Amino acid sequence: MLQPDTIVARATPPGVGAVAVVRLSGPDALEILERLTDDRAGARSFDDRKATLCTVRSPDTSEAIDQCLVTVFRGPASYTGEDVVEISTHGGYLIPARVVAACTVLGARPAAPGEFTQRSFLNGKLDLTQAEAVGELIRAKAPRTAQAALHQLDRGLGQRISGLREALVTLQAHLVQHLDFPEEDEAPLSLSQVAGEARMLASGLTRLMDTAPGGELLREGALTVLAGPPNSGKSSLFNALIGTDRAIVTEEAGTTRDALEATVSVDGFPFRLVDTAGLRDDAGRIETLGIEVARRYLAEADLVLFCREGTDPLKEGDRDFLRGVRGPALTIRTKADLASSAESGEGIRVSALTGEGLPALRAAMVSLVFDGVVNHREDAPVLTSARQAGLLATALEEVEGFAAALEASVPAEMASAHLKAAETSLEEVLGLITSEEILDRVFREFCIGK
Ligand SMILES: Nc1nc2c(ncn2[C@@H]2O[C@H](COP(=O)(O)OP(=O)(O)OP(=O)(O)O)[C@@H](O)[C@H]2O)c(=O)[nH]1
Ligand SMILES: [Mg+2]
Repeated sequence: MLQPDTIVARATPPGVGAVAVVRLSGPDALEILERLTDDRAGARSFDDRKATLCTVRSPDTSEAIDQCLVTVFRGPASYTGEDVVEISTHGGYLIPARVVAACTVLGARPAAPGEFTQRSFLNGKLDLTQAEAVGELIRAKAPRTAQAALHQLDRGLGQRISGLREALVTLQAHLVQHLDFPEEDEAPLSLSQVAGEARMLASGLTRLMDTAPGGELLREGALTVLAGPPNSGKSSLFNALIGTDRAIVTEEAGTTRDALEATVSVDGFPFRLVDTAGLRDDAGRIETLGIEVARRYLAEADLVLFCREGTDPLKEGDRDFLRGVRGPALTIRTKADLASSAESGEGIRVSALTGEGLPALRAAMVSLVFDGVVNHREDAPVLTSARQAGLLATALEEVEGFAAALEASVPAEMASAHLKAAETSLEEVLGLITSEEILDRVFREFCIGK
């Protein structure tokens, strides 16, 4: 492998803030630090993992750029496994950019998205599921999403997959014994026992596969569409659920004409709320376009919040609508604070104005979408990426193919190819086998500086 170069990036997002962090990693990180600072003793005297206050200077003019707190993490005990330097500068637009520029003048290369984490993976600090977890943790918008990512970063998923891989290796060993002892009664396990073991392994893989839909919901948020007649209070409820006035609310029917989307945490779970144009037949041209958009969202929805004003009874058309939606739907009686809003009528009574009924609505949303899909035990591993789910599905298919082949009396040597293929898939999940292309796909979704 080529000797890696030294990379630099700001690790904090651009913008005004108290502090920004510029991160360097690679063989020249310490030397670059030495030349940036006026530390007379030389950078190599920086204590490991101890913040040191020093002035960072322009390598061209020696002009002071900032007073910074510098921390050195000598490899291999660092995030990337290489020598890492973190320079905490004052925040804002100018200073961090100047420090990064100074590092590039001294030979560092601007890092690609996720390149620090990629190096960490390549140096064996993280398996690929852990590297993915870093990205998920940063993107998480709801506590439960973050919790699943953190558990994965803690190798929860990696360990489970390693366990399945070990079972697969044992299974292969049992099969080899068979090939070595062709006499049926000399091998420790009969072929039908080996097939039984394969079925057990398949059910372990299935259990993990079953977490994929929940993982996807946690990652993407449950697509939740507010629908119902014009003026039924959809936008008001949208605003109440996200906690700010984003959607325009008026007493005029047909106010919302375009879909408006926001991701919110509802009792810790992520929901992608979409406010839509009220559905009606006699709408004007722009409103009709909005209604089209609403129908497209409805076709994809994981949950529909169907809003009906207080006393309005559900009409036959409403029932048709509700029967036609893909996922579960909750009927909501809006404007519960109005005197006209009777206790009667089906659905959850909610007032966007007073907040009445919102806790009950939130609880119902979570249980309708996540109950039975996400294990409420917080330490259970969950598949969180399409990459993982695809590879696990292949492994499962191969192990099942193996068991079926043995049961159909296919010669064991031939059947064993299935197990080899399953092993390859599990190794790819962990990143024990990778290609440039896989790594590019995983890491290009990261932010720069991570
Ligand atoms: N008293 C009371 N009024 C409400 C409540 N929710 C909405 N309204 C009023 O009902 C009217 C319509 O509210 P919107 O939230 O714009 O209704 P909408 O369903 O988004 O309407 P369109 O976008 O036109 O389809 C406004 O005048 C709101 O102030 C509520 O909980 N209580
Ligand atoms: Mg509206």
